[in-house]
Amino acid sequence: MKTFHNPHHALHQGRHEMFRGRLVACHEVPARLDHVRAELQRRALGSLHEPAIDDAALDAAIARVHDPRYVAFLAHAWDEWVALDPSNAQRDALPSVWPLGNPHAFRRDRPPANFAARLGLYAFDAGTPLMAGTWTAARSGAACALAAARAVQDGQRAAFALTRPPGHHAGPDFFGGYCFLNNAAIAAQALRDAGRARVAVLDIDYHHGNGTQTLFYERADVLTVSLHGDPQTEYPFFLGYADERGAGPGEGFNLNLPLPRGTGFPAWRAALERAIRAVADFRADALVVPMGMDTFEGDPISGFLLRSADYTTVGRLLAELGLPTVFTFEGGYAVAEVGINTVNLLEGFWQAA
Ligand code: 6XA
Ligand code: ZN
Repeated sequence: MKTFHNPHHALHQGRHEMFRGRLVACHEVPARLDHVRAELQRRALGSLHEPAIDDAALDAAIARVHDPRYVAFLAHAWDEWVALDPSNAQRDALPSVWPLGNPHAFRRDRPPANFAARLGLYAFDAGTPLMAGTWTAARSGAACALAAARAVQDGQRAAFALTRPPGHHAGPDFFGGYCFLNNAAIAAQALRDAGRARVAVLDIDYHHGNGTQTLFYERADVLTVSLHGDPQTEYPFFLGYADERGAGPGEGFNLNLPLPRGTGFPAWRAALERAIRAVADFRADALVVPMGMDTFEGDPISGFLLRSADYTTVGRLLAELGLPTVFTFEGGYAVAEVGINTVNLLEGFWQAA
């Protein structure tokens, strides 16, 4: 199995995120990725690569998923933040004002010149700081996803995009939940473009993959399945219910399996098996797994109770689908254990593949 790791990930290193009325230290830290990489090397699982993707191919793959105005916004966001006030160079950019959806309340068709206001057009939370290196890191992360999709397309049974920032909350023109570019969606779309007729995305992060759902909601060629904390109580709150089944031609091609906070492995596994049956019934030609490790019992911001050994079983169950599989690294904030848990899953997969 090939792992593509992001050599620029540490350029994205937020200071603070807004949480329930106060600024707290960011949970999504560079050490997460370093632990996974060290554990992959310690157990000698597969090979580590930097993504070798030329700029034009990467831009094209990103443009298949994200709106050009949003991409331009991200590419220039830091410069505009600093232009607003030179002392902003010492601070991360975080939004604090948003135009809500009611069409008679706020105009979304007149982007303000003020950049602090314009941030609110694209962000859906104040927990996703943007800084000088964010765009480079996010772009290089997308390159990992594209390289992993290509490796699978070239005949590898599985490949792992080991990157941060994560991606599954990012939509066509929005960021949030620590995500800017949707790495899993970029991989899924690249597999479609390479000729795989039906691609399934099975999101096992604790949080609903709202960005991925939005991106493919009206499509029948990409099945999106997510098991996650019930949005009634869990982030991202405003999407992820079981009655969201897809729309138009995509009707029936989105499956949400929300589970209550406190869910342990037996019930979580039953939901995973249901998700896996949906992927098999769809007759997918390839699988993308947004792989969040925040289902772990020791995760500081989540509420499921999976244990380290359970991840080996998860990997085995996923492998039994028999599909070419791209994994993308998403959440998981129990930093000391994230390497062991991630590699347990990949090893479980590999042993059963
Ligand atoms: C916001 C919580 C963001 C969750 C990010 C995540 N305070 N998504 O892990 O999968
Ligand atoms: Zn998560």
